Amino acid sequence: MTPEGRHITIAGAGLAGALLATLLARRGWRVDVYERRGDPRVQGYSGGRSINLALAERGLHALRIAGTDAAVLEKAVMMRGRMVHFAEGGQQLQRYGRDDSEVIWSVSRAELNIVLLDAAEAAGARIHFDRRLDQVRFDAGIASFVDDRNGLRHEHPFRALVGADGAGSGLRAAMQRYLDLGERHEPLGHSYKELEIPPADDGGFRIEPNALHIWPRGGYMCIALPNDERTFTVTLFLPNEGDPSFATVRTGADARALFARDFPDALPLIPRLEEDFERNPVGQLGTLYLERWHLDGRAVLLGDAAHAMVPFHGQGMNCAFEDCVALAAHLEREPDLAAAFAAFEAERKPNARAIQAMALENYVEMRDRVDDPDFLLQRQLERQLAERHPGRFVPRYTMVTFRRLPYALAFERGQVQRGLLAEATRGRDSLDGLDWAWLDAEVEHRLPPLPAEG
Ligand code: FAD
Ligand code: 8R5
Repeated sequence: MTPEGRHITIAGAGLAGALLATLLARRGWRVDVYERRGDPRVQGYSGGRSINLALAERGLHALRIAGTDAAVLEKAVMMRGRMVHFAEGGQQLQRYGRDDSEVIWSVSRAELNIVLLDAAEAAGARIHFDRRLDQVRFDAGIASFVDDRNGLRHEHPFRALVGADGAGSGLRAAMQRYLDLGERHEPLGHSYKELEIPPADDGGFRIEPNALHIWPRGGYMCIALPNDERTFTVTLFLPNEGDPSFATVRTGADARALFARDFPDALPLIPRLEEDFERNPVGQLGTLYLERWHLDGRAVLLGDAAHAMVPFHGQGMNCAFEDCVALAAHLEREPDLAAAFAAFEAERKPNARAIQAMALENYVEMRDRVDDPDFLLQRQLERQLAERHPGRFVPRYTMVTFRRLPYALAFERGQVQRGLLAEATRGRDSLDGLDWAWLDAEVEHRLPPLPAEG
């Protein structure tokens, strides 16, 4: 491809759009990014609330490639494990990994986005704010953007469009008019509400900072992630119907009554519970499946625009970042855009499907199983098998969170491992008298050594 051919237009300067712009601009591409909202570095991040995300190895690796890992980790809070708050009172830290080399990081979405926007511009990408992608004439190669502040329309020619414009993607809607993408949306039937734990009177954290807190309650739960300004963002997940649900818990007073009954240790930590509950919107959750992610060589989708998922594995951003690295590599390798987009889709679609499925499963684990004795016994056996067979038996959470092997492989091996754990612990309440020789042989038989990661 000629140098003039290496031009790409990205819709969305959120997490994936800003990272992809950095990766491509650094490799000499001419990159234009159009973002619906204003520049968060000028007018503050819209929303205003401090929202944090869990960054894991896949996302961190992508940031390393973009040279932005150090700037992001500087303001991140380490989370070593789940702090489970039991219904009966009391709490327990369940470590995610072997030691502090296997941890996840709580990062502020606003700060992360700003680091990535700065990196994209430093690499030479041009970012155009207040430009919402609205319509696309694919035949003419013209994209039309609206400035929502004044309703004015701006048209720009493009060679190829990348949709990094999130779950409500405007590019996806525009592509759908030219080609049936086979879109299917599955609502979860549960939604969420964000609340805040402010700093303690002495300015420190009110609860253990280096953990992801979980209050599992069977059909629903609360979680809390630390922010570096010593607050926690609490997220209450409830079904949409039934009791309790967002149909029955409607006012601040209802929320207080729910917390008094089910989350009594959390209640005194959230002084503005009523205000938070009534002011913040209910967030919707669901999974988006597409049969096709690209329109020949003219447009391709990635991140939430291609495969929005439920949040329970904390992998939406991590997966979106992995998409960016993969797309940049395919574009570098393959000069024909249609072939590059097709190869990208072929590589990533099965992996997106796998993490979407694992994210759905992790909701049940988080809300219902982390305080269950059968589950804890299986976890104990899992740890021992992982120690006995380090190259073969790797807990699924570890494969997803601390390794970079394909999600689809993690999913497949996870199913084999889960079968083995269930078989070995069936009818038991301890590991005493387990037939280790049989187990070791089964591991070697069912789980070939994992491939090394590049
Ligand atoms: P986004 O980050 O949503 O970016 C899309 C961008 O496109 C936005 O800037 C938007 O303004 C812009 N845009 C939208 N429409 C248009 C348009 N028509 N034209 C131009 N621009 C447009 N993931 C994790 O890995 N770990 C977590 O702990 C985690 N926690 C989360 C917590 C919350 C509250 C939420 C909502 C999500 C969380 N996620 C988490 C998921 C993660 O945020 C997403 O998967 C990730 O942001 C996807 O990146 P993206 O770039 O595809 O989309
Ligand atoms: N996203 C997360 C995990 C897994 C934790 C574990 C779970 C909030 C809307 Cl629900 C959730 C995880 O298995 O112990 N890691 O990171 C992030 C999560 O929720 C985020 C904060 C969220 C969308 C609201």
